Amino acid sequence: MVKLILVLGDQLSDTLSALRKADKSTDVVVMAEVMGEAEYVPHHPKKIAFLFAAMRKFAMRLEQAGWTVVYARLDDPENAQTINGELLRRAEAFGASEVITTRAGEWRVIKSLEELPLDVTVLADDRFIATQAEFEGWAEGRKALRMEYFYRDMRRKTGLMMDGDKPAGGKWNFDHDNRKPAPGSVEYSGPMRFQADDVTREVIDLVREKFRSNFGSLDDFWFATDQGQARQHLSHWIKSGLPKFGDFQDAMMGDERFLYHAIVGLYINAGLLDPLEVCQAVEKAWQNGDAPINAAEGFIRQIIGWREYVRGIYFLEGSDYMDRNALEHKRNLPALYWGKKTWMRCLDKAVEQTREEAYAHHIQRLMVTGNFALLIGVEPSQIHEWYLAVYADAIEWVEAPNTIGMSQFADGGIIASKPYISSGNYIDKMSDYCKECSYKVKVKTGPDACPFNVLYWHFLDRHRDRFKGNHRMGNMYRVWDRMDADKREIVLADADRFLAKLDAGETV
Ligand code: FAD
Ligand code: DLZ
Ligand code: SF4
Repeated sequence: MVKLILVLGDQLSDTLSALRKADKSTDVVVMAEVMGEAEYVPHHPKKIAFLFAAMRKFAMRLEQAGWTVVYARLDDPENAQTINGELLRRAEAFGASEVITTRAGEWRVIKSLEELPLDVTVLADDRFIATQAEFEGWAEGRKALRMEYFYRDMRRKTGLMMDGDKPAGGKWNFDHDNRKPAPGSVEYSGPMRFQADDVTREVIDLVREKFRSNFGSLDDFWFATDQGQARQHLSHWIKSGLPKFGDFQDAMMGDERFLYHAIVGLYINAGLLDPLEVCQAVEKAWQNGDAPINAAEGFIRQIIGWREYVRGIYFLEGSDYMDRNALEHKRNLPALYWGKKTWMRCLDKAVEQTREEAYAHHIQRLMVTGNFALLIGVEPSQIHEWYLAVYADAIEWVEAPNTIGMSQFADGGIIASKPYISSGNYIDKMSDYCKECSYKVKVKTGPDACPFNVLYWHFLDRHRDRFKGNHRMGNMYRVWDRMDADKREIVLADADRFLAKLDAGETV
C-alpha cells in the first residue's frame, strides 16, 4: 500500500527520519507551499521566498535520487492551501491511508496533524544532538534549568573540543575573551551572496505578487537555497568570519549588518546544514590554527548549547508556552516595529535591517528590539508573533523560547535568571548607534534623554515586588533607592510621558 511521506518546509534534509523510514519504490513524498503556513503570521517575503525556493530545489533533488514527489506550488489551482488539505487530496489520489512524517517544529502543526482522519506516524526529529528524552532526563529534578550545565553534557556527548573528559584549553567557556565593543571597521566582507537561479527567480515573482503588503523587502535576494550553496557559504564564513566571531559577537554597528556572524541559522533550521557538521567544521578550523579558541568555543556553544537547550524547553513546556505572560504586560506592539519612523537610532537601524534582510543578530534582537519591548511592557504574544514573522530563521521551536523566555521573561524565569533589560549605557558601550542618535545617551532625564534611560528605571520600579529579592538585581535596586526622591519622580514622569506619546501614535 502506498504511504504518504510528508516533508515540511523546514525538513529539507536527506537524512530526515521520515525519508529513512520510507520505501522509495512505493511511497510518495508530499510537499506543499500553502497559504495556511504562509499566512498564519505575516512572514517576511524573503523568508517565504527562501523556504519556497529551498523546498522546490529539495523536491527536485529527491526526484533525482529516485523518489516520487508530489509538490503543490502556491498558485496551483488544485492546491488545498493547508497541509492537512493537501494530505487528504493526495491520500485520495493515491488511495493511501497512511502518512509518515517527522515531528514538526511547531505545536500548532503537530496538533493539526493529529486531527487528520488518516493513520499518521510521527517520528522523532533526530537532526539534533540531544533527544527529547535526554533533555527531559537532564531537566528532571533540577531547580534551575541553566544552559551552561546542559552545554557541558553536549560537549561530552559530541566530543567537540574535548581533551579526553576535560574541555580543550582547560575551560568550558571562553566568553571572558568575547564581548568586545563595536570595532572601528569590519574586515569580513559578509555572508556569501548567491545570484537567484531560475527556480528562485520564479519563486520571487510569485512571492512579490502574493505577499505585496507584508512587511519586508524582496529586493536583492541573496540567500543560499540548497545544501551545496549553504555549504559554500559556511566554508566562506569559517575562513573569513569565524576568526573574529567571538571577539565581536555582541557588538552592533549601524552600517555593518552582519559583522562576523555566521548567518547559518536559517540554513540549519530549514535542514540545509546539519548542526553537527557545522560544529565539526568549526572545530577543525580551530585545530588547524585557523581560528582562536574563544571564537570556536563561543560558536559551538551557540549551536550545541543554546540551540539544543531552547528546543528542549519548547517541547518540555508544552503548547501553552506562547501564551505565558508572567509580568502581565499588555501594551500593543508599537507601529515602529513595522517601520514607522522613530528617532531612536538603535531601533530604527535594527528594524531597517530587519525589513531589508530578514535578519538581525542576537544582540540586536535581545538588547534593542527585545529590550525595548520588555521595558515598555509589550504583550509577549505580540512581540513573539513579530519575531516569528520577520526573521528568515524563525521557526517557533527556536523563536518562542528566545522571545517568550529569554527576551521577555514571560515564562517567569525558566530560561533567564533575570530580565534582559538595560539602559542606553549598554547599547552605547556595544554599538556605534548612539553617536548619531537624536537622543542623548548620557542625558538621564528631560526631552533629550535617551528613552532607554528612563524606561529602565520605570520597569524596575513597577516590577519591584517581583524582582527586589532577585540576588542578581539587588545592585540595580540599591542604585535606584539611593537616587534622590525628586529625581526618581522626574524619571518616572518622563517615562510615563514617553509611553503616553507612544500610545498616542506620536513619533518617538
Ligand atoms: P550566529 O550569531 O552566527 O550564531 C550561530 C548559530 O548559533 C545560530 O545560527 C543559531 O543556530 C545558534 N544560536 C545562537 N544563539 C542562539 C539562541 N539563543 N537560540 C538558538 N540558537 C542560537 N534563532 C533562530 O534560529 N531562530 C529564531 O527565530 C530566533 N529568534 C530569536 C528571537 C529573539 C528575541 C532572540 C533574542 C534570539 C533569537 N534567536 C533565534 C537566536 C539568535 O538570535 C539567532 O540564532 C541568530 O541571531 C542567528 O544568526 P546567525 O546565524 O548569524 O547566528
Ligand atoms: C514557515 C513556512 C512557510 C512560510 N510556508 C510553508 C509552506 O508553505 N509549507 C510548509 O510545509 N512549511 C512552511 N513553513 C514552515 C511551517 O510553517 C512550520 O514552521 C514548520 O513546518 C514547522 O516544522
Ligand atoms: Fe538607542 Fe538611546 Fe543610543 Fe539613541 S541614545 S541609539 S535611543 S540607546
